[in-house]
Amino acid sequence: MSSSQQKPIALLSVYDKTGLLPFAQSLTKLGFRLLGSGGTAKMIREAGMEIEDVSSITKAPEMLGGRVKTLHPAVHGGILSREIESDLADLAANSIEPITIVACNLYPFVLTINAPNCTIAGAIEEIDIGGVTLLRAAAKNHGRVSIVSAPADYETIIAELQKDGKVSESTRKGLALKAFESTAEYDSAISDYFRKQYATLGGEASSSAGVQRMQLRYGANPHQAPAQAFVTEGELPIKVLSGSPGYINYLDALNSYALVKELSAATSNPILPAAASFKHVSPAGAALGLPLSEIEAKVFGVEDLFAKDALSPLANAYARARGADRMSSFGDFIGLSHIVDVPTAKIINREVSDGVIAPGYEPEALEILQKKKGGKYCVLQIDPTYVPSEIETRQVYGISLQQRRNDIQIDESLFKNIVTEKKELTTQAKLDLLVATIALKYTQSNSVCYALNGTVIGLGAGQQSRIHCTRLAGEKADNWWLRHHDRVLNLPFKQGTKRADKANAIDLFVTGTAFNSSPSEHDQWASLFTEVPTPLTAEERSEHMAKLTGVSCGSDAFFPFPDNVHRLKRSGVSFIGAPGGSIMDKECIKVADEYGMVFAHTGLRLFHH
Ligand code: 93A
Repeated sequence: MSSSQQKPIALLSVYDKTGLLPFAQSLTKLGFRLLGSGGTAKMIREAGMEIEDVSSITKAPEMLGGRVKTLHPAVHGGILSREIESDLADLAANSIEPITIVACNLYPFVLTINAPNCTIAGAIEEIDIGGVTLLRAAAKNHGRVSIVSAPADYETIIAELQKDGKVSESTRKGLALKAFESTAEYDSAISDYFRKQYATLGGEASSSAGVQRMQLRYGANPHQAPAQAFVTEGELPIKVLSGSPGYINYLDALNSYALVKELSAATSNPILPAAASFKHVSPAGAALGLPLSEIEAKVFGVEDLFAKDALSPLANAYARARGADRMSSFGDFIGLSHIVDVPTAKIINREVSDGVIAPGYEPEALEILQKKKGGKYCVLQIDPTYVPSEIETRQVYGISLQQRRNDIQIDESLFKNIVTEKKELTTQAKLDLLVATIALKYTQSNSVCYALNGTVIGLGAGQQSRIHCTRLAGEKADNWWLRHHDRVLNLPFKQGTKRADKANAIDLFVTGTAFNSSPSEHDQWASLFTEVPTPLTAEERSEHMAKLTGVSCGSDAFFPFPDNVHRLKRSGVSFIGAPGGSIMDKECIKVADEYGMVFAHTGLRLFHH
């Protein structure tokens, strides 16, 4: 063996040649034998330093116009060999020498595709194969090899070599991680590019199965283009049967379907269908398909269908979800747990709504929905067997955040740890606590939810303060309950008043806003009636509110102060399911005891963002 062959080998193959010359110079001084791919070797040689071409060990020239430069067993055997007998024997048998340092950075794929007039052929040429292989092989063998994937690291390596004669294990590990990350990022840029070029385009009513990506008109706002929905593997589990879903439609559709699928699955004997009405990625309503009473049918705005016996369990679920807070659910995106039947489609058809997602549609129901909004109504079908991956990732301000999906199972056993004197949860309360808790799991935090008769009746979402949530949800529950008042049920609306106008006028009435508004606003409100209603008196309100009992309430985190429990009482709450864990737990429980409530500590926080 000549003396040059006993030197440690550094293989240099870099597209970005920043800092290359001083690095090569230092390595030479430290006694390294340098090997380089075409352009890298040329630059170093022209600077007057000694470097061999990779071909001197591969005994094969660079070929295919540079497509094959370093892809050779002499290179990768040298990089991947461990200091074990069998590997060393293999190296000796094939006259391969171990490589100690690899410096490599890749062809500028992203820069190329971002350039104007970039063609697919041009992009293809910038897909680095050999460099990725160098990075991955050297990173894999970081037990022995240092992989330098960024010029910024040259100085650190040289400093360590000068000081200790070797690169430390912790530095090698750090370098390996960096290299793995750089190949992962590179690969995802390539797949993203080709997804845009080649993946079947969806998003149109005509699209059918087999779609991996859907082009969206824009993101959260019209100026946020481009936008897309895609899966990195397989096909989207969603088919567009009508309309053209947007970015926020997707957020609502996916969250609402997750909610209803889980809510329905949490029921048994009988299994009940579930519906959710979403707005801005929180439920405006969610409910199980329990039968409606005549009064409920009126409150939820489906008395005509009720009278004709034209409601199904799924229709009941949607009537409840849509009708509980008609102001918030205006223009909703609907999630349904079961195949959509005609009664449900008929309710949807007469409401102002953006779209619906369900596992399927009866043909006649689909026909109704496909005609809504002149064919623009968004109808999505989701594969009910689809299971999202365990880990979910998103980006905020350029930083990727990852977490395990919130796949915790919620069932009745969650409400076993009852901390109040009163211990018994009724069957109804268990169901209502399930509804409230599962709704919270898909509501932007902080959130507090009141439920009754399998229906969310008040939901406070996205408040920074817990008591504000509790109050907001409570006010909604109160308004919902006031809508059951005889005087509201019999408001003398002029014939032909539109559903949305009625809902608005009722809201102005029960909140008292109609009587605190400007003369013109009041007159407009009053013009909807044959006879102008007088406000509900304080006595009428309190007498009616006193009749609201048996309400269940869930909270996505503990109540920090007993003021929350006091507020719950005013909206008829008898059952609470919340995590516990506050230093004020005792005080909260004490207040619950004062009111004779049943309070279950769930130990489960359910923040959702
Ligand atoms: O075309 S390649 O995928 N084939 C190879 O075998 C190969 N080996 C290294 N590209 C290859 N490289 C890349 O060449 C490196 O990743 C680096 O970006 C570039 C350095 O080429 P040169 O030394 O000729 O400037």
